[in-house]
Amino acid sequence: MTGTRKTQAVRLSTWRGLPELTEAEVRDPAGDEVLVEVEAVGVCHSDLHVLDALPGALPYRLPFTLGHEIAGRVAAIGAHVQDVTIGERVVVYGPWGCGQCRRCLAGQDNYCDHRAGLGWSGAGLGRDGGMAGHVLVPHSQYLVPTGLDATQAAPLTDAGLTPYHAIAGLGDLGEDSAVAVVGVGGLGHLAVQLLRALTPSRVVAVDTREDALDLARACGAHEGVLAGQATALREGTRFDAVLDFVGTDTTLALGAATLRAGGTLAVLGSGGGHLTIGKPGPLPQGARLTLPFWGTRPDLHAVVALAEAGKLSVTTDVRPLSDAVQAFDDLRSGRVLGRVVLVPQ
Ligand code: FEH
Ligand code: ZN
Ligand code: ZN
Repeated sequence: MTGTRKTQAVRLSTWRGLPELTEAEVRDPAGDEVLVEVEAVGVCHSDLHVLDALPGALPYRLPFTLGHEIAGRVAAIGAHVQDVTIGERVVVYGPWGCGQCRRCLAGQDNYCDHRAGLGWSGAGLGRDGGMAGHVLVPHSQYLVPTGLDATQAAPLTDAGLTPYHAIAGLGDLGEDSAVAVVGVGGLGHLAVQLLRALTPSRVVAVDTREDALDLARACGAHEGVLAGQATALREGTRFDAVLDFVGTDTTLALGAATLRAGGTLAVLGSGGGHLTIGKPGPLPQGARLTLPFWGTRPDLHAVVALAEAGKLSVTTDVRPLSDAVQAFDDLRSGRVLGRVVLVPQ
């Protein structure tokens, strides 16, 4: 018989309501489960999409604890767990799946074949997540040990993993290639670093804010272009890939208009934009369109290894967990540079 323990948690209880820092019960682990004491949890635009969702828009059941970008220490393990050690620091792979389908068995839980029937997308997305003192992780396979500082490690599980997975899907980019990073936020600034670490490409960052472009240059971007001046891009460079971390009508149109023939437009931002595909249409001949979602478990191991090798450095804005509602507001208002990381007190 497993017991429970109380934990502080930022929970959503009403659709379109404000999340609240409250006390929640978290069950002790059984079987393959692992209880993680949270040390750091990132704040993501996708959290805002959850907070803004109308009743019925998401298949999630309320209430649940938010937070899908988690690092902490193993606090307790279920009887079947043998591959993690109490007290070791881990990051949590967030897109939990059914655990039985061919995608999940292959470590591609982000593309679980049974996702539509699960009623949740993963930690903090319909299941209790890591904006809490503790989080119950369904299986130790979702944990990656790390020696990194927790506030550096947590963002790797989404802000690092998602662009890594998108870049891995681009295939080989030639020495003369160029890639645009549209939107230099939590994911975008790590995308710049990943592109510089993994490809020979010229990296051009596009954003509406000068401070974000300064961050992109500091992360290794060869050029930073203010979105308002992006028309210059239309006459200039043609990109072998455009990573759109915004996903609005404007950025999708810009990506399509600046893509090289045979190039890839990867849409990662959920900005609600649309692009009409046709022949003729806005995309060049041979264009590929991808909609990457998060990443695989092997991808997360690779991202952690890159960070531990000094190839990734997260620009963080570290705040107490109790600051969560303000952090959501700051993210929504564009007042965040890099990634907000919350720390339970
Ligand atoms: C999570 C849930 C739904 C859409 C997108 C996301 C991303 O934040 C995960 O990378
Ligand atoms: Zn996210
Ligand atoms: Zn599955």
